[in-house]
Amino acid sequence: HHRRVWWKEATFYQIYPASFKDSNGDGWGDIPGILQKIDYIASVGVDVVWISPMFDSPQIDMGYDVSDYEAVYAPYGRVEDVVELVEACHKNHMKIILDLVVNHTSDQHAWFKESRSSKDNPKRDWYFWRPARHDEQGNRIPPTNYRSYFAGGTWTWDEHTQEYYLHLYDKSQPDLNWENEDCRRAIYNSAMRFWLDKGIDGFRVDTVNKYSKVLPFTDAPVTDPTSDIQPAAQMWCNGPRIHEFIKEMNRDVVSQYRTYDGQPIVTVGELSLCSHPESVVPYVSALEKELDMVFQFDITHLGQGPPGCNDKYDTAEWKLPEMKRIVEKWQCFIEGTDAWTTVFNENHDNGRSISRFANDAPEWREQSAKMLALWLIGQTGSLFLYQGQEIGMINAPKEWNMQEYKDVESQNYWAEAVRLAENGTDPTRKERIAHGLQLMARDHARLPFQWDDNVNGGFSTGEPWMRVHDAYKGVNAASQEKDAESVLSFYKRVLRLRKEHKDVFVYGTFELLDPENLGTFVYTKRYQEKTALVVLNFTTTSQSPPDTKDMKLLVSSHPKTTADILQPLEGRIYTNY
Ligand code: TEU
Repeated sequence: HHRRVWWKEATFYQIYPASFKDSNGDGWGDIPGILQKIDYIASVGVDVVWISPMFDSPQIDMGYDVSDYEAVYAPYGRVEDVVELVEACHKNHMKIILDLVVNHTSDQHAWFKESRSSKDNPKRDWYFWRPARHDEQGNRIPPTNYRSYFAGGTWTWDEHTQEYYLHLYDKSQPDLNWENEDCRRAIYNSAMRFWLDKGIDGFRVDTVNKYSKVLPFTDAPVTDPTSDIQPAAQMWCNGPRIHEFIKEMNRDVVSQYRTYDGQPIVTVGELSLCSHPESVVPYVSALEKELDMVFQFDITHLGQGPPGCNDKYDTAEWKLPEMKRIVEKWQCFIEGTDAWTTVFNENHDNGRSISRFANDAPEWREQSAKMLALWLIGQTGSLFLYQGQEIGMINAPKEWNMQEYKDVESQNYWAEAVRLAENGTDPTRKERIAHGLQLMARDHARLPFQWDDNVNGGFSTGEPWMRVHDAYKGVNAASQEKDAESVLSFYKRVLRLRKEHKDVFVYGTFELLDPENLGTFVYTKRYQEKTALVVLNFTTTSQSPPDTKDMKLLVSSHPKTTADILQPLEGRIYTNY
């Protein structure tokens, strides 16, 4: 059995500061805005608030390009506002974690400015600088053929010192060189201790398995002969020194701190290209002293090509059995180990779950939201919700023009699609990528939160940095707070149920039933004598439910349930106790 720890039972709530609540009418959400909504957040039943990057940044990648770890992006507020937020969370019996973005900095960070200034600058080696190669015609070409996550290559030429620097993401996000010990010490002091000393309770650790690159850099195998850049994630994910680095971070920093109420602090890492349980366990086994848990992205990759590959937004069909096998895998991999896992289906990097996994048509939106809520709350692991999920927010309307998409990744993929379509390399690419972005762009999660039916959904009195969803009059927190049947009320209720039945839901063992059924997702959770049965209809037609005799209905997403018919998009949970 798994040892009980506070963060295993916690419900985490991710806040994207730009899009949560604007307090001063400049069109950007801000920290004082979060403070205004602290009662709302607590009322949902949240235990831990996770704030996406609010550090100073030129915002090329929405704050995942940090120019100063020890300062706050001015439109979001000041360091003192964050300190006030930390205190407000604690006063409301919630903990608070920040994003730790230390695979790279912004090119506007003082460290990079120094590094770039000369080849013998003491910080030169804090980033990856490499000389050019030359092709047969003598043209300058980058040190390797790697494709970056945001389209384009991973190497950018710097005129000043006549070398290339490495960036796995945008060219404004140079990768830090973790091989350099001074660099690691600076990261620990500036990005970690500075905020831990201000009382935060942990970190969500961005791109946690990319700090150790495979060195020396060599070309990735050619998998796309039409292109001179190739997917190459294996050259930087789970590299040779990664466990050593994470252990050091834990030993020297994380383990030296406690939460405001004297518990161990929490870390949740973002893991990519790690789909074998045996390779995930070392990151999250308690004995290894690295991370408490990680996000594993098989679910959000359903229907898309691998990230860092030019077909990420080429949609692929997927069927329910595939999803069930993924859930089974990440529910079961911790059994018999001292490791832990996470449960989530949304974050700021993905389309909304209703639009991706259920049905976002107006007549099905609420049912979809509630069914997916039950899908989540029955699962073992720490639960992560993303802002707006609790009111059933959905993707931007398909009619929106590509200009409404602000994300650097969306814009780069779109520009690439236009280019490859127009030069004849891939004539149908524009249509395909437009479709993929309508479903899966990171922008969908970044639309302003819909608070009420006032102008801009109550998000801002000014011009919002990103367009507000047209549906805000019908889908907003204020109206749902007054409605006992709303998605919000349902979430509050089932989050309480998850706590009351935590033996089975949070800590129980998972078993998938009827794996090949294309319409229903049915699983049991067991803890000693207690059993719960979770029954979910993922289709918009009626389905036949499994045998539930000798079990009691604990909750259904529909007001009226009948034993012999599972209604469209209905979810139910039964217990034997
Ligand atoms: O994402 C890193 C990551 O692993 C990518 O796969 C991510 O899913 C992205 O959508 C690429 O397609 C983190 C952040 O969550 C993301 O917002 C940042 O853009 C990225 O790091 C760079 O800091």
